[in-house]
Amino acid sequence: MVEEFGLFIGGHWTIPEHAHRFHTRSPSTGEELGHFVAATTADVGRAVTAAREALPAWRALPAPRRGEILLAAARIFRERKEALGRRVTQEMGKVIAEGLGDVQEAIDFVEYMAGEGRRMAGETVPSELPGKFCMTVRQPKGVVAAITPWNFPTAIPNWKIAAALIAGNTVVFKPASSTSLCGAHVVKVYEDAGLPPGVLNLVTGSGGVVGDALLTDPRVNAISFTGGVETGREVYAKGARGLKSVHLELGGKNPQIVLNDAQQDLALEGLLFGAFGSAGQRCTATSRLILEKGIYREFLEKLVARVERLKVGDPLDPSMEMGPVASEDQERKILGYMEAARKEGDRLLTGGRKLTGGAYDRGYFLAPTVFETTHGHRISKEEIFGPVLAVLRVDDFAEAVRVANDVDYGLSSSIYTRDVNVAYQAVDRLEAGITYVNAPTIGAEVQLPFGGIKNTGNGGREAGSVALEEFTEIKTVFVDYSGRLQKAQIDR
Ligand code: UN1
Repeated sequence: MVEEFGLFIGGHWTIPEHAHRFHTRSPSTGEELGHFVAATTADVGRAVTAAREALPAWRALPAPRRGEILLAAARIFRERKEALGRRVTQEMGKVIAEGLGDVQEAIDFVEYMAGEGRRMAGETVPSELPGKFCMTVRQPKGVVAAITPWNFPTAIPNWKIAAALIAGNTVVFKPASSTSLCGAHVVKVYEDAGLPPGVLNLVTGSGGVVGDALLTDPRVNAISFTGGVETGREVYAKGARGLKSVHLELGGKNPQIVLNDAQQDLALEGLLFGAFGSAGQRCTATSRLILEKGIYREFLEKLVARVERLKVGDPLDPSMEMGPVASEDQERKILGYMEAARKEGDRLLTGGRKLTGGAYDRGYFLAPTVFETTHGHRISKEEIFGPVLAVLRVDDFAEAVRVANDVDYGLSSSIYTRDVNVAYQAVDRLEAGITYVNAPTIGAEVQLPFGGIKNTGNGGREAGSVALEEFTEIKTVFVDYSGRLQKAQIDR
């Protein structure tokens, strides 16, 4: 069944006259899934107008009331979890357990943010003068543009939308074009939850047109973007011109370190999930295995045997462990990295090719791949965003940390060891926004901050209560109840 969606502007689904259309397809079967409008600059302008107009009433609504609407949305996400999870799997290709997980992460986050409506804390601090009260309160930034990727087509839009909404902002949402169906269904949930018209608007289409129009519209106050580092730089530069608040969540090159004393089977299961979950298409995916020399051969042998048994196929089939990669572009890019690895002399241990024959021929299926590489080679440094694991051999913990840190990214990291001292030293030294001990690089929970350092972003964090930093302005308030003019710094 092919679904059709227009733009959602000011509370109405609209298909502008003479609209250009595009569609999304399943990366596992090639079947068409949805038809959408390629919004023009003028359409985006109308969406921003709607968001502007809805702002005064929405920001005036007490935050706990806004929270009630978010809770209603969370309930609907829960009711539709099965159907939405299937759509994630159909449109993006991750296996069904992970498609459902994507929706669960949205539910968790929307519920969590609804609670924030009864907190949204500022601070009170003493004044240097008598009869004077000092405090801070949080106020919305205004109109927020949420520009989101295809790899978590339900969770990541909600990380941005729910946080922006609870803080009293209104939103124009642009999903990745290849997962527009998931994006449209997210918006429908909020519509059905009773969100007032104009508070959340949907503009589908390309980054070049729709993204650009959002970045250059002076009425957009804040941008929250998740995607690749090169696009991130452009988003930052364009936002800077308008002095907008820009939050960026970009790539990763996440290491899993396994030391000689690690519980090997645990480390192996974690690695398989971290490296090949979502076919490696997570910002948090494990793309480097850093192995201490004492267990190097033994661990690699087990790893290769296990990777060769991974079941790759129809992501809707619950017995499959990996589905296709998300698009032809993705496939080309990942095969390009395999080629680069071969050229640099990296040793292929397993995989390294497109899967063909039977149902594989209808989609973008790649074999889970492991290369032994040398630190400095391309696959040891660049984000691949696919099911390709680069293995690096190190002499000891100190070298493991040096190698782990010697990349341009710093999102997630993981270490497997039974030595608690070494584990904490890793927490101190690994240059990353997230460190896991005895757990894989993926699996962040919504009540904790999510984000990274270096080229992974520009300092902000999503999720957790600190997510509100990206979506609120701090107002400082002085109330002088002394009844006379008091002069700070002068009256002493
Ligand atoms: C991402 O890949 O952009 O920790 C987000 C995880 C998920 C979120 C990943 N909860 O892997």
